[in-house]
Amino acid sequence: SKMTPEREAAYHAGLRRALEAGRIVLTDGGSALDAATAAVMALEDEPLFNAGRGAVYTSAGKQEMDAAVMDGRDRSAGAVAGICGPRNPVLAARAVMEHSGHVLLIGDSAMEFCRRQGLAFEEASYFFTEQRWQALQETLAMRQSGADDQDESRKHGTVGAVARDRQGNLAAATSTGGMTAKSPGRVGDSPVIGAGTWADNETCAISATGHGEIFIRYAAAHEIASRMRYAGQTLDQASRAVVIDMLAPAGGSGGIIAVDHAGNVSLPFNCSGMYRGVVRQDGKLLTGIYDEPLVDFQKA
Ligand code: SD4
Repeated sequence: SKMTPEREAAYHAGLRRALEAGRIVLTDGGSALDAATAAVMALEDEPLFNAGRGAVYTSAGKQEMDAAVMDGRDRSAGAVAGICGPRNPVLAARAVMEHSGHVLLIGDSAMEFCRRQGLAFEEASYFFTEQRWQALQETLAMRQSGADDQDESRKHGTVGAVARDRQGNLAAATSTGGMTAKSPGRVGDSPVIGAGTWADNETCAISATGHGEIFIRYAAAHEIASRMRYAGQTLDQASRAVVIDMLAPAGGSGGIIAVDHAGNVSLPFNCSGMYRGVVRQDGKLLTGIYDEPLVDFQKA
């Protein structure tokens, strides 16, 4: 089911702001890692998306956010799971990568680490969105009545960015509130390196959205990189093979965004829509929601 034109426009504008944030970093000669981080921060700051400010609720009515970053230069990676407080979970992941000596920190201890790192925190009210709260009530009611939740908008909305910089370095960043009415303590694919997030300069950078359990079981992001590395598939062949032929039949509704060392882009999804966009070196910026060619929404 399609959204109202106003809502569609809001998504295009949100995507545009994120792409712009990443583009500015890259045209200033910044790294792919900084660009991917900046783009995800912009999306976390939007209440529209299921990450940071607009994160969905667990079955217990709390928010538990997951995020990850990976740097394709040396496969360094950082991630957090089950946090609520830091304004930008992607910066928490970045701090784990750069300052903890570890790859993944969780829960209260992760937040303690973020405090020591001096990251910005927000009150619970900052993260409250009426729409997510309603979605939780609807999902819980449906569960009670034994109905199957078919509404993908209640399940998706994870944000991610992949980037390739002038040096040809790749990076990926992903941030999410997870899935509406998830069990407390449940961790999805986003902060699991190789599942929802991956970057290595020799193959590709990947960020995933969708049914996290399936993406973890199929090591989705790493599977795409492996197909390029060992099976000689192109980025697009590998991405489609995984998203369309492997994940969809397994119940892994969702999609991925990907860029390779040559700057090729692939954005396949197996659900009704996926907010996505691309910005190139020449500044050309395209966005899309449904299974249609990307458009320059400002000109449209
Ligand atoms: C997860 N992949 O936690 C995430 C959910 C998601 O939009 O993509 N939501 O499983």
